[in-house]
Amino acid sequence: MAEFATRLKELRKNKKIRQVDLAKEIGVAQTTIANYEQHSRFPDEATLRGIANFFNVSLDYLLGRSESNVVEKQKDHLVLINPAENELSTPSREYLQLLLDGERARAYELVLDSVRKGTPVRTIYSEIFEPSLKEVGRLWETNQLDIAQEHFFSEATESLMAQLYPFLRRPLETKGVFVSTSINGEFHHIGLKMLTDILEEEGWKCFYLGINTPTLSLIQALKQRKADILAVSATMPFHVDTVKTVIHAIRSELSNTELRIIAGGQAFNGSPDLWKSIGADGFAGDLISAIELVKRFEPESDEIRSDLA
Ligand code: B12
Repeated sequence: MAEFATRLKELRKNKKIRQVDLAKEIGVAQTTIANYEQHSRFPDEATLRGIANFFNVSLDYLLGRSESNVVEKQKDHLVLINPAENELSTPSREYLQLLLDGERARAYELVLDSVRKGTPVRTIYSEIFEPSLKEVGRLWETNQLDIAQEHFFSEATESLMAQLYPFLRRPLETKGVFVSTSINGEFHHIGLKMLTDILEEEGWKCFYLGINTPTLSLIQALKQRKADILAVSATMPFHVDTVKTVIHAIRSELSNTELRIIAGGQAFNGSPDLWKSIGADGFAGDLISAIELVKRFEPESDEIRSDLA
């Protein structure tokens, strides 16, 4: 994040453009640019790309991951974090509005009522929670929400997820063991939690370790649980190097196992091949493709682990 702030300021000064003019060019407030340059805020993916395009540098250069400022040929693969920014579905908008109005009980009732009537939990996750969380991020980024409102929204959503747990539909057969963690230093973990819950429905025995698990304990847990898959999540681009270091440490300790390591989270969304360069076996950018990815790594059916059922 510090590297981004320095690069941004340097690029702006070199181009002899004022904060206010840059702000107009990329569609944010002047104070937002000032916050970026003082390391107190970090842009979302679309804004990052807008800045990189404006200065005609690569994303990696802007983030301090490369010394070359040549633009990558990756624009075709651009993954928008929230393509439907202002087009939330009705239930998602309603849920968002209720929580922004402080109507937590009504927001919960909206969701619980829908689940009781048969809406699958994964639909609630991908059609209500994920878009509304991303909209909250956008509103925060554009100074339309303050940090307390954002915290209230995400805390309330996380608590509601816990209430949805009993509604997950688990098959009888167990496909394998799935361990998941957000990388050290990363505070974002709702997305990975969603994925882990849904994989229970897909028949995986899941162990979600939350944030900040020391690498040695993580390795211990992988051995103890006889994990088939480890999922590592990172949202902030400056955590990608840590993911790489942890993957390398795990590989050298567990070289004689079939463990697959998959990566995901917004830190990987904008650079299609980043996951390969950190030594992961796979990557997925959203809930549905993550489920598909995990299916590819299922142990062969004749190897299905009877000790887990
Ligand atoms: C809630 C939130 C927080 C909460 C997190 C609470 C929690 N318990 O997780 C708190 C308040 C802690 C927080 C802190 C910060 N945040 Co924040 N936060 C958000 C917010 C609003 C929602 C995150 C979320 O849950 N999204 C919904 C989930 C479902 O989406 P997801 O994470 O992408 O997960 C999906 C996929 O990526 C995938 N996936 C995820 N993990 C994995 C792993 C594997 C293996 C696979 C296969 C798939 C996969 O599956 C999920 C389901 O589809 C986002 C806005 C946004 N656009 O997301 C900002 C956002 C991510 N935060 C942002 C920032 C800048 C910060 C801070 C730096 C702010 C600050 N100045 O302190 C800190 C970072 C601290 C840190 N060290 O990590 C920026 C990041 C910008 C960027 N370019 O990356 C965002 C985008 C806000 C913005 N600017 O619009 N934040």
